[in-house]
Amino acid sequence: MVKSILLTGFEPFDGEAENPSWEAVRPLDDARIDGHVVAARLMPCIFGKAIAQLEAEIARLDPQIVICVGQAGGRAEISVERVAINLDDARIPDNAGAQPLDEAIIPDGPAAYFSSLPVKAIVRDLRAAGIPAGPSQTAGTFVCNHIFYGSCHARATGRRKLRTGLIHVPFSPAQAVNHPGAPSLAVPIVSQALRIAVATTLRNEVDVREVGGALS
Ligand code: PCA
Repeated sequence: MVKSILLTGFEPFDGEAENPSWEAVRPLDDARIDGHVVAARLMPCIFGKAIAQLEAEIARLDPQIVICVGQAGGRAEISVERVAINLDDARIPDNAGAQPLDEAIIPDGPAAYFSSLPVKAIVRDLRAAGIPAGPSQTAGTFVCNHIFYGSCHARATGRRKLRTGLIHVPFSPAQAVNHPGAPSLAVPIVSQALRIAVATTLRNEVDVREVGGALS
């Protein structure tokens, strides 16, 4: 069975018992979306290793679309990220204890890449389905931005047909219990949102095209 859509979620980090990104991605393994089959893969919340593992899965599956999904505790809606920046600057240590500060991800890489997902169309379709969503102009400088940049770099350096992007998701309700006042979104709704994001990507062009050659 050819799996042409790669969805990744992350392992728990920062003392959490679960990561809603993986809880939402996991049930989509083998799901069929408009005739395409999904591969769901768990990624380590570890600088370096996350990109290496993603690259290995891309090499194995040769997918058409890669959507990395991560937890953004405190955000109130599904955030479709627009831009990955070439910077690791960790507020907390990753799951291997590393805390890079002000370091380039790829020393000779461009400063940034735009997502090659149709960001605005995804937001539109999520809202039409009754799911709170918005575009986001920063994926932060921790492991999510790191893997996002890595996926964009893979596209820029050879896999031109690959569409890649990152979607940040709020805490699950179970996590929000321990963060009084923090917004949350039920995991099945996040899974539904990811299905919509894939379907929308299959049907829509990239919304930011080449800018100076480096930013797409
Ligand atoms: N969220 C973190 C890394 C792993 C995850 O789920 C982030 O936003 O960078």
